[in-house]
This record gives sequence, C-alpha cells and structure tokens, in this order.
Amino acid sequence: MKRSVVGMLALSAMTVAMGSAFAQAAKGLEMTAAEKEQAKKIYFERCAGCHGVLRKGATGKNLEPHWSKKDKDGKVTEGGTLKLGQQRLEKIIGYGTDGGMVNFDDILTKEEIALMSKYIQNTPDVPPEYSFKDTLDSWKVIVPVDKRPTKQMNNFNLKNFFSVTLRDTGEVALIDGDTKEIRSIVKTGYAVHISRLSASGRYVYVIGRDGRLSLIDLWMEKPGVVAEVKIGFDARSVDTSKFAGFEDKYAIAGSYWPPQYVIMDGDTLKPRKVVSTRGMTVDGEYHPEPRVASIVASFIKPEWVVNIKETGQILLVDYSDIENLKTTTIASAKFLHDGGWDATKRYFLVAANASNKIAAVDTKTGKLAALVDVAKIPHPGRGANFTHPKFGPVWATGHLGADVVTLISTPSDDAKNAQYKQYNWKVVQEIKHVPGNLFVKTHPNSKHLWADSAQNSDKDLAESVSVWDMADLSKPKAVLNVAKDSGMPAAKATKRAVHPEYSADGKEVWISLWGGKTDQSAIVVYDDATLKVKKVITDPKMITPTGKFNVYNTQHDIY
Ligand code: DHE
Repeated sequence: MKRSVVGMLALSAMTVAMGSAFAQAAKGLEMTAAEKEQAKKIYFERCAGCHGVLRKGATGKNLEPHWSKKDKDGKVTEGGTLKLGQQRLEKIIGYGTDGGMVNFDDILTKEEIALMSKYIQNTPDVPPEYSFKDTLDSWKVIVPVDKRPTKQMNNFNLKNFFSVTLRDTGEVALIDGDTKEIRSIVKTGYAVHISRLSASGRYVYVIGRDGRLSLIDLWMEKPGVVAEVKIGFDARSVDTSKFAGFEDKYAIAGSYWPPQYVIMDGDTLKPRKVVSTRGMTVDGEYHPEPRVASIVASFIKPEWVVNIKETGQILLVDYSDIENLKTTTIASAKFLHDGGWDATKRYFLVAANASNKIAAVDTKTGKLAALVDVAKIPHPGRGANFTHPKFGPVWATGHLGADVVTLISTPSDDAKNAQYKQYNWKVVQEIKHVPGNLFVKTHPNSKHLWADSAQNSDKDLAESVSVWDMADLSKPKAVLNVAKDSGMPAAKATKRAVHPEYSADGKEVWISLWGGKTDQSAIVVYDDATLKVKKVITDPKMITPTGKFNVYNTQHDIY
C-alpha cells in the first residue's frame, strides 16, 4: 500500500479539525483545507525535525497550543503557542531566537510565516502508524542479487568516492574523489540525510527524510540503486552489520515517525523486523514519540547502538539472532541526537543536545561509561579524534548554541597514554569558536581540526570555516571564507559552508557551499596542508549539496 505522509496526515487531520474548528473559529485560527494541507507540508519539511510530529519538543521547543511550563512552586513560566499568539509567533519564525531557533525569513514568504503561526496554534494532528506489512509492501528489488556483478565493473577508485546529498532535489551525487567528476546522480528519497557504507565498502545506504531507503551498488558499471524500501514517514539514520561474520548481512534504519526501527537483509533491504521505540523517558515519563536518532554498528560485538532521542535511552540491539532479539537498554540523558566513536572504537559518544550533555557508552561492557556536562547544544556530527599535546587522546564536539569546540579526554589501553587516565571523561579544553557549528572533522594523517559555523546568523560566518593546528591550539585559528574562496558571484541568500569531509588519504578537505535551490551551489576542495583551494566542483546539477561521505572514511569510521 502506497501512502504519502502528507496525504495520511491530511486524513487524520480531518478528524481533529472537525472537533477543534468550532472552538478555534472565534480566535480567527480556522484554516481552509488547502491552507492546512500547505501548512502540514511545510511543517513536515521544515519544523518536525526539531519540534517533533506531535510538537512535544526536543531540540526545538514544545509547540502545543495549551502547553505550559511551571517552576518548582507551580507558577507558569512559559506558555504554549496560543499564549504566544500570532504576532509573537510570526516574529519568532521570521527572525529566530537566541535559544537556537533559526530565522526563516529567507526560506519562507511572509504569507507562509503567517500561515505557520496560525497552524501551530491549532491542535497537532496525530499521523498514522506504519506496520511491518506497509514496510514489506513498499519493498522493491530493482536488480536481484544474482543479476548483480560479481566483481567491480568500473575502474573507479571506489575508496575515494564521495556520496554527496543533493538535499532539495532528492538525489545523491556519486563523485570521483580522484578526478572530481560526477560519475552518477542517483534518485533517492526526499532531502537525504546520511549515507553509510556496507562493511565491504561495496554498497552505499542512503536514507531520505521521507523514510525511503535506497541501496546503491558501487560495483555496477554506472553505480545505481539496486533496492529500495520505505521504512517510515520521517527518518534520519541507517547503518549496516559490521561485526566479523555478519559483514553486509543486515541493515538497520531508524524512523522519526512512527517511532520505530527496521531490521532488513543487507543486500536486498527485505524487511525482517520492525521494533517500536515508544516507552519511558529516563525521567520515568511515558513518551508517545521517542524518535530514532543516530545508529552505529559496533565492531566488537554483533550489535548496533541505537540512540532514542526523546527518552534518552541508548539501545544495544544484538543482531546475532534477530528472531529472538536481545536489547540492552542504557539510561543516559534526554534528546539524544548525533555522535561518533572515540579513537579506539570501543566508546560511542552521543550528544544529548537539548540536555547539554555528551553520553559515552562502553560497547564492550554494555554500560554507560560517562555523562559529561558540556556547553549549550552540542552537535558533533560524528566528532573528531586526535591526540592533544597536553591531555592525550581527545574527542571533539562543536556546539550549535555556544561559541566553543569542546574536547573530552577518552580512555586508551595503550601504555603510553596511561599518564592521561586522570583526565578521562573530563572536558579538558574549550577552544574558542562561534555559535552555529554543525560539524567538526579531522583525519589521522592531518594536523588540522576543521569546524564549520553553518547555522551562525552572520552571513560571513555562515559562509566560513575555521581551522586549528592541533599541535598548538593556542595559535590563532585560520578562518576561510569558503563562499569568497569559491570565486563564485556573491549571492543575496547565504551560501552555508557546511560539513568538512576528508579524502581517503586525508590530504584534501571537501566543504559544501549550500546555497538556495535556484542558486549555483558548489563543493570547495581545500588542500589540507596549505589551506588553499584545489578545486571548486560546480555543475548545474549540483543543487543544495549538504552531507558528503567518503567511502573509505565512512566504511572505517575515520574521523
Ligand atoms: Fe542532520 C546527522 C537529525 C538537520 C545534515 N542528523 C544527523 C543525525 C541525526 C540528524 C539523528 C545522525 C544520524 C546517524 O549518525 O545515524 N538533522 C537531524 C534533525 O532532526 C535536524 C535537526 C532537523 C531536520 O529537520 O532534519 C537535522 N541535518 C540537518 C540539516 O539541516 C543539515 C545541516 C542539512 C541537511 O542535509 O538536511 C543536516 N545531519 C546532517 C549530516 C549528518 C547529519 C550531513 C551526518 C554527519 C556525519 O558526518 O555523519
């Protein structure tokens, strides 16, 4: 059965709308069916990620009409959207807030902002569920396994390929890292979020925000999609089985709505199991929408680390027997989001972003290793690992809401690092940056740490990246204005410099220059040693590039 989320949202909306229309008419909040449909689409595409489908809030604030927050004496300190009212909501949506809400005045028209302000004062719709049968019915094998090549049929250096999200066209570009040529543009789900590699490096798994998971075979003469499945209505994460003996056997994808994850066969995406993540938060309250955030495959056990955003529960899902699935549930902190491995790949560090904490899970013991207090809204991407001259091995995260990059000391069994044990799981340094950082990155062959500031409200900063010398972090950072360095004509809309990604050898850093849908975007390739531009990859088809995933680095979790 095929369903579009907007269509299904419309159905459930009608029931709610019928009940609430009368009460809301007096307040001038009634909406026509067409207005509601348009608002729902915008909400799904632009708002649901941070505020949740049920609008209960996560990274973003609660947006229910009648919600209120009380202090310990029971006094109401914050009200819901009805209390904020039309004018205030229009200002917040248009100009953003110091609390981290971005401004939408360059994305939405004045009319759309007014429409959304009205929409969120109406009662949220409850979207439909999505069953195992729905998942199975959506599954398509485009090239069966026995019709696929048995060896690599092209002569590309696949290790240095990049899978690049073309956000607004619902595609990924497969770019040859050696020649910088686009080898294939593949139709995928809407606003693809991430690409991940199979253990073998042959398959790329690409998840769209609309829940469409595409499997790309890099061995084909022209790499293309060989299987597809829709795992939910709204999704962000995917990974594969990487433990010895299970390579390429399974894939797992996490859904925001409905809140559940799906286990599939790795080479066909045939759904095998759907598991709901609804349940209790770490504070002991039931949550109806605990979305699946980052997922990563352990190297030391046949397990996935599955991070549940709203509940703050970290699940270790044992895939050695998926018929009799065993899961370890580790309580950490609410609002789990993105994260990455430490240098030893034993500890997974994940941001509990709206709790201002980093949770570290020990995948060897299956226990929480630490819960580290950090500055406002940590946002590591996968983070960055390097050896600090004074504190030894550290893992770095940037912040959306603070002007620092935080360095956390991580444990090591290497005898030469015994002297640093006293620092483990402590914030050993905060390097001065600017707010609005999304991603940090380094590479074992590099001496540099890169950080973007793509969500900074200042255009110059949003278009720039910062680079530190890891051997001496007291040296002033280099600030590279990627938009200017690209040599492309200046545009009125911000071209956000986002997501540094290294080439396989660690010698180049690729930065997306993410412009508007009708502006020419680009990928700017820097020489990591000299910080000079090596190449600007533009093409009329290069529309809104965001995440870039180097095959080798992603396959081996190198960052
Ligand atoms: Fe992301 C990673 C969720 C907005 C680009 N993003 C992730 C992960 C999650 C997530 C859960 C971790 C996946 C994993 O490792 O398995 N992102 C969300 C949201 O909920 C949010 C805040 C709002 C939304 O509506 O989606 C959001 N993300 C964005 C963007 O606006 C970005 C900048 C551009 C885009 O393409 O939409 C963006 N997110 C990325 C990228 C990664 C990512 C590039 C992977 C980083 C990596 O190096 O692994």
